[in-house]
Parts: sequence; C-alpha cells; structure tokens
Amino acid sequence: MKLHSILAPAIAALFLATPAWAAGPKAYVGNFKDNTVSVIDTAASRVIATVPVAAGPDGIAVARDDTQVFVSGSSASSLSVIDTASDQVSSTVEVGRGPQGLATTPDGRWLLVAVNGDDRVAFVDTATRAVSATVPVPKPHTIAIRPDGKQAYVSSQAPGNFALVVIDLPTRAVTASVPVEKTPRDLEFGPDGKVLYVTLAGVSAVQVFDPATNRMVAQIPTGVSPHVAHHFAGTTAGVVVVQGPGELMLFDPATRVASGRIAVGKQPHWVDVLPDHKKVLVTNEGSNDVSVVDLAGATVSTIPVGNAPRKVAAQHRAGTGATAKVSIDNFAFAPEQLAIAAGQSVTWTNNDGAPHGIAFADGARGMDLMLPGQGFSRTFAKPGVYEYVCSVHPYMTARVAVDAH
Ligand SMILES: [Cu+2]
Repeated sequence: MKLHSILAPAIAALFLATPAWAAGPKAYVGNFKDNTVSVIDTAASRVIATVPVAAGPDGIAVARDDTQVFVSGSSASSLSVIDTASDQVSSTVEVGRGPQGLATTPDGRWLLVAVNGDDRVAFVDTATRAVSATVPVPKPHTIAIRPDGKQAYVSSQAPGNFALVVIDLPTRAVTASVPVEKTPRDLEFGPDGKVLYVTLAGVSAVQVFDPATNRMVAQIPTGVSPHVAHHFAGTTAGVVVVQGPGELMLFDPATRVASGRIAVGKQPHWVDVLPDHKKVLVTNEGSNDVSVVDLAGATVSTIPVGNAPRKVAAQHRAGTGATAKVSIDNFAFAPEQLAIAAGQSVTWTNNDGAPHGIAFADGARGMDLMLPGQGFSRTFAKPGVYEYVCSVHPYMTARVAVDAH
C-alpha cells in the first residue's frame, strides 16, 4: 500500500549502500585470471561484492570462526586476508614465492600454506597473521588436515619424486613421505579421518588412501580427469569434480561405487559444501560460473562470476545473525547438523502437517508438543555438541554444534 511504496525504495537503497550485507552464509570464489574474489550470498544466489586480491588467486580458506578469508596469490608471494564483515582486504601477509593450497587446523589457530616456489609449508597464526614456522616440503601443492588436528598430508609435486608428505602437527616435523606414481593433484580427508581421497594426474579414478597404513586401499573409477574428491561431514554421498565430462560425480563412501552423475559447467575445478549440508558449490573454470548443486534433488542452478574461477570456500555457519533457524519438515529436522557460535540462539519452527517436539540429551528444557506452525528457541551459551530428538518421534535425531568463537 502507500506506506510500502514509500519505504521500499529506501530499503533497497540501504541494501545497495552496504554491499557486504548477505541474508545467508557467504561463499568466496577466486577468479584466477581477474585477480579478484567474487563474494556470493548463498541465500540469494548472487554475487554481492568483487574484491581485488594478490595475483593468481589459487588457494582459498575461510577461517573456522568465519570472520576472515585467506586467499593465496600463486603468481605473487603473499596471502590476501579478507575481513568478512566488510568484504575488503584487511591485510596482506608475505609468505614466500607462489603460495598455492591452504588449510586451517580444526582449532582455528593455524593456517597452513603450501609455499610451492620455496619448497616449504608455512604456518600462519590466524590471530596475528604472522608466519611462525616453516617445514620443508618439495613443491607442495595442496594440504589436507586430519579432523583430529594431529597430522597434515601435503601433495608434493617435485618431478620424479611425486609423494604425499606427512607432517606431524604437534612437533611440526615430516614423519613420512609416501611415493605415488603420478603427479598428485588433491587430497581430502573423509569426515572421520580414516580415509584420504587422493586424485592423481592422468588417472581416471579416485585413490582411496588409508592414513593408518599409508597405503592405497581402493580406487573409485570416475571418468577423465578427476580433480578433487570429498566426503563432507554431515552428508551421505561423496562428491568428485570430474573435469573431462564436466560432472559432479556422487559416490557411496561405504561401497566406493558411483551413485550419480550431475552435469555442471565447463572444466569444473573445485567444490565446497554449504552449512545446510544439502547443497554444494562447484566452480567452472571454463564457463566462468559457479554451479549450485542440490545433492538430494540433483538440481543445478548457475551463478555467473569472474574470469577462470578456481577455488571456492563457503562460510561454515548457517546463521550469520544472532539467530539460526531449524525447520521441522517431512518428519525431519533441517538442517540435522547446525554449527553456531557460543551465545547464539536457535529457533525451531514446525513447518510440518503433524505435531512434533524437542527433547535435549543434556536435559535442558525442550518442548513436548509443538503443533504445526508453533516454534521454540534456545540460546546456547557454552561450546559443545548438543544432541536432541523429537519427543513424539524419537527416531528424528539432530544436533547443534556450538563453538567457542
Ligand atoms: Cu516428530
């Protein structure tokens, strides 16, 4: 009505004036040939900012507390650090020549940087952004950190000496160098840390590696040029970015058999999961866009970004504001796993046709009967993992992970 017609342009202008504003968690995409990062609001599925960074953006990692994003300039010698509140570069860290892959430790304290041109892995303190140690590794390319934080595996691309190099993180010492036959491309731990998914140049299969014995134990055939394989925590299917056919291949992590193939853009490069554990983003280096893939429905939408998008990393938390939301729908909590910060609240809403309820394992007050349309909120002051079930249907299980930041 009249009031609305007056207010709408004012509200629109407010949002245009604050480009960093996002309704949902944000994702950061490095445009290799533009020397920029595209910032995507994943709720609105659009780019809300474009940030100039160090030349040749290659590795990208979002800090575990979501406050900063690290981007390695592989044609430079520095990392650009983006402050996620303003979506501007807040500092530049000199790390050595040609930094490539990045990984953060589970406690959020350290960023490991594959300094390819200087044959070492650098440890950057995420709070002070100072390089505090380096470990020699020949031609390091990508880094995977075991979920328990005890070891890092580094793909080492020195010609004639291709290897997976193991760094013991508490002592920062190389404890093993496992030879591989072809150039290692990427490596990623499964969520329990018991397998490492490795891709090798020229091999049309993902190598399943056992970090307990440091041996390859299985192969998952993929099609030409698998680049990265992941089994993200909180998801049932594993995913492989297959460059030749331009596909995201799904696989069953238990049987190690392909379970689906979803067409994405040209020359897909990288993948990351959104905090809802239902959608993943795939960068398409050859078509200058990002595919948003809904894993359950196998539906795809496309977001145009800059020139030659390579790495993508999404924020880890569903809620960017003070309140995160869980919907009860079709006899399930969505999302089943939610990560928030201590002090944040979670609001549950029964969007189903049947009555449900909430019972917390820690004995805190829940809600025995939540009729359709009703809601419930709880504020989580202390870090921990809070399991809960539906009090009406105890098979409906879910959890809230609260971290210290
Ligand atoms: Cu229920």
